[in-house]
Amino acid sequence: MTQQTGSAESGPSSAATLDNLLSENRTFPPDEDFARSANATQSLYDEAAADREAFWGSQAERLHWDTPWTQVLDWSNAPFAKWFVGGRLNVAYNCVDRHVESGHGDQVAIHWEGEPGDTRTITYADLRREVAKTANALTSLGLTAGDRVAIYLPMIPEAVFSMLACARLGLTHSVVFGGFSAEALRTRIDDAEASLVITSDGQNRRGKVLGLKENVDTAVRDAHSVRNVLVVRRTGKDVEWHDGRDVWWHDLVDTQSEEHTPEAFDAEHPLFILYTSGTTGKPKGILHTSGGYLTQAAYTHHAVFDLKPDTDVYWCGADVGWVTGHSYIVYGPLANRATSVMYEGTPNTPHEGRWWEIVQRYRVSILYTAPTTIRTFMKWGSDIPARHDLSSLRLLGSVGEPINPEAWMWYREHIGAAATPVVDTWWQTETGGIMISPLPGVTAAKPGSAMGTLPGISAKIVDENGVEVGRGGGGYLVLDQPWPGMLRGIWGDEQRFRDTYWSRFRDESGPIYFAGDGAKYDAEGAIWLLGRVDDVMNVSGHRISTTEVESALVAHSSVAEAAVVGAADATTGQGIVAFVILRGGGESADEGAELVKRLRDHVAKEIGPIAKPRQILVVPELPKTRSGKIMRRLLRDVAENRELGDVTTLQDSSVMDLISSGLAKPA
Ligand code: 6R9
Repeated sequence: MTQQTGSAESGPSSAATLDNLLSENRTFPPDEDFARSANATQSLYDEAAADREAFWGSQAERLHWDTPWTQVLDWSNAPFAKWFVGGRLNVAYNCVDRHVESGHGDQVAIHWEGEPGDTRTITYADLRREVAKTANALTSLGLTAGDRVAIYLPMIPEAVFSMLACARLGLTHSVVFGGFSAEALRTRIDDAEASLVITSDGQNRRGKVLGLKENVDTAVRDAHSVRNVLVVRRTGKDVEWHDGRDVWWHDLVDTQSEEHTPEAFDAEHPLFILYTSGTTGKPKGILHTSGGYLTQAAYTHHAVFDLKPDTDVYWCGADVGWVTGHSYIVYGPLANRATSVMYEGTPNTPHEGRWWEIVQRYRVSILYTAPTTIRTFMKWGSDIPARHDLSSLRLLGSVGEPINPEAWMWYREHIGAAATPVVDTWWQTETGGIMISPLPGVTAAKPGSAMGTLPGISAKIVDENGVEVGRGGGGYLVLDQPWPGMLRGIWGDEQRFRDTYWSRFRDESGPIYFAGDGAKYDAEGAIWLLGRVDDVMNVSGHRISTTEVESALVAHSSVAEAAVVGAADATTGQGIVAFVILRGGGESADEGAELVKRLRDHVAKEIGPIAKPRQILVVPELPKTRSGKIMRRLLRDVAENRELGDVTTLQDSSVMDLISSGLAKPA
């Protein structure tokens, strides 16, 4: 499918000036040509509205079931759900073997590209062989269904082989970000009592080789559950070796048989645990199971990304250590027989056009990434993507945090040739798959809004008392009906599961899920996510979202990126403190008091004087987790002159030094 240019729908439907960023008035209706061949149709909404469970039952038909289920949903023991009761399936068979059996063995599953420029092309037949060998290797280490395996790998194909081999054997994987510290790894291994860790000798990052195995050595010293460490040779870096415990991947896996018969598991068999990051205290091990999770991953990937398996090339730029990598690099795309791109490295290695080079080389047609990455590209300048042929792109997606209208518009214009649909997808580790998003070809999109729930999903915005707010109103986002990809618990902590998600709100039929996000309906009923509830500031009794102020700042031509926190203030309760990165070139000459004044006035004009930041600090970088979320907690520490809290989940812990030293400069 080609891109639509010059159609009546391709421009903003009303003047581009904004009165208020969260009553954004630009609307992009579905493009007619796109709609004609879109996977999603209005009938999806109608079917789901008529009978939600029957709708999910028909979505589950996307999968191969060895034993059909007898009941779609058992919610009698809420909040513990059972989906597709009695059904049995093998998740890896669904993601790999069945595509080979249906004659698509030669189709590329993964175009993998390493940071140094090495590449690997993996067809579905190759993937079947690699997963079978890996499964045989794990069996030879004595692992049996139900055991936990920690996967601590960079973005290399072995990460996918390992996850699928676990799924094939009914082992529960716990993928831990390659950027996490030895300590973070140890707590996760301990909590899940993993008996195997899969890692590599090192990882490529920004042109350097960083250690990985040494973190495992440190972590495993005190983690008594671990019997073996399986090590992929990726970088050739020297590693310490523990005979009897450590095993090289190439010794063990490469010598295994390529045949392996998958066994069917119950729909509720645990598939993976994924720990949520970025908060203090013990991480939460979010538990997902098999049939419902895979149904939602496959359905949402089909409907939201409009995947056409025979022609599309799909690229999700996340890391497999994040839930987005689980659902939209591994399980959803593979269940749908996608041809995907997988990239090991950072976007500016060896130069800032690396992503666009990859899009051009593989003719990527669907791209899914995070607002923070988009804003980074904005900062580097639109001339960089402009140098590449991006005409293959026909759909763009965003995930991870609220996308400010400026970034949304830039993404569509400079990456999507001012023509592609942009889908802003809201969901969480806990939800397993996308929950709120426009459906391309069906739903109109507004820059910055995730619009509405997907067919089959039910959400509401409620006030403190659990009463739904009206149009124009704001409050807490809740999910008032169970969904197939929902978390089934927090590993080993039933009480925390109930307390965190299910105890705050209930309706006549029982507990409802509290997402922890603030949101509001606009005048037309579209949903705008406002960030975590703890990111909502209270200034002189006015509730102001950090996102709202960030959006206003980023809309100013001098600002590339902004992070806003509420800092304790004796007079106003909280005062707004903004950290801004200026755009390269341009206005840097008047950096300083004059610019800060203009930015404060700009925010006052965009939102109102109440939202005027008390302080604006110009900084060179912002602290982010590996999944690209700004760690406002650390910025609050800076804003309130406190010693920094835990920095172990930061992607790059040196940024806090940069920020602190930058603050010495007048801003
Ligand atoms: C998939 C993922 C979940 C939290 C979530 C919310 C924020 C994610 C968003 C979004 C606004 C979007 N979030 N997508 N906020 N618009 N499109 O990110 O999972 O890492 O668990 O984070 O991320 O605050 O509650 P996870």
